[in-house]
Amino acid sequence: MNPTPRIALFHDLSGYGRCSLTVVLPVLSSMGGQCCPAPTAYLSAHTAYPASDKAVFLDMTDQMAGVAPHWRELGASFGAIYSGFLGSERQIGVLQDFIRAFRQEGTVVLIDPVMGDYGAPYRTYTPAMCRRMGELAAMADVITPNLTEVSLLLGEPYEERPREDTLRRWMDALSLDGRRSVAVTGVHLTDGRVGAACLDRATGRVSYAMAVEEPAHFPGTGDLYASVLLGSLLQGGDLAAANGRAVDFVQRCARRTLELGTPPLEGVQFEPLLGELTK
Ligand code: PXL
Repeated sequence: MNPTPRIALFHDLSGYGRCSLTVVLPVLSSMGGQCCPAPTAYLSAHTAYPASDKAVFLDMTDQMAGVAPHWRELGASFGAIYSGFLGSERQIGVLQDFIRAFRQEGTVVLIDPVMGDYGAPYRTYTPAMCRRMGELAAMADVITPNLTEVSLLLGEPYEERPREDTLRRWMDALSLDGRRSVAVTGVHLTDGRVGAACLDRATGRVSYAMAVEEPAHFPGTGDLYASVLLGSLLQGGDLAAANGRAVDFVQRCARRTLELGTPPLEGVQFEPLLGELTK
């Protein structure tokens, strides 16, 4: 048995401001995965920083398309395939081909349908990309949308605080008749607490993990959440347990960041707490 699951990672590399690969790699390595990144883009900083004519955005679609043939030649196989922020519409087709080629019995395909936040798409995401993201997400075993992404995937109006019955209806629709598991982030059921709802396709059960809501918003927490969730699933946890661990870890990183007083745009200080994930 290979105790180290190999994970193919399709995310951008943002140089400044913690998100995507600068979060995903340390978290999944700490949780015992062998990380194999195929960067979708290089950005000098994540897109939550104000737009600037000095910002670097290198679309790596051509390089990404060249990865699969080489990995095939090397005989690579993967216990998980995990994607996040994509740099172009064409990357979605590249990724779909990759999943068709490399998915095996037991491979966990986690698609984080990263498209936007606060009810609006990120500025690099076109309507065509958002449509195609739905087609990519249809191939997943697990998806981890926030509420903005739920509305983009389902074509439903954005709601900041949907009620439990609305969430249940959305998760049922997103599960594609129970074929995929769904974890929705940024959920509030009561004031002062925030967390994630999940529908486990293995049991059909919905569960919630809630934690104290910290009074700040941090970019990259969706990446942190989905990475801890995937790491926990690969360690053998079920979806409800993985959801609980991910929500708890994000909350504690947010708390620590507020104590340390660094700018929210830099993301959460997960580094001091990373050791907890190795246990
Ligand atoms: O965390 C999502 C994300 C990933 N990558 C880039 C981003 C964002 C969110 O703003 O800008 C480049």
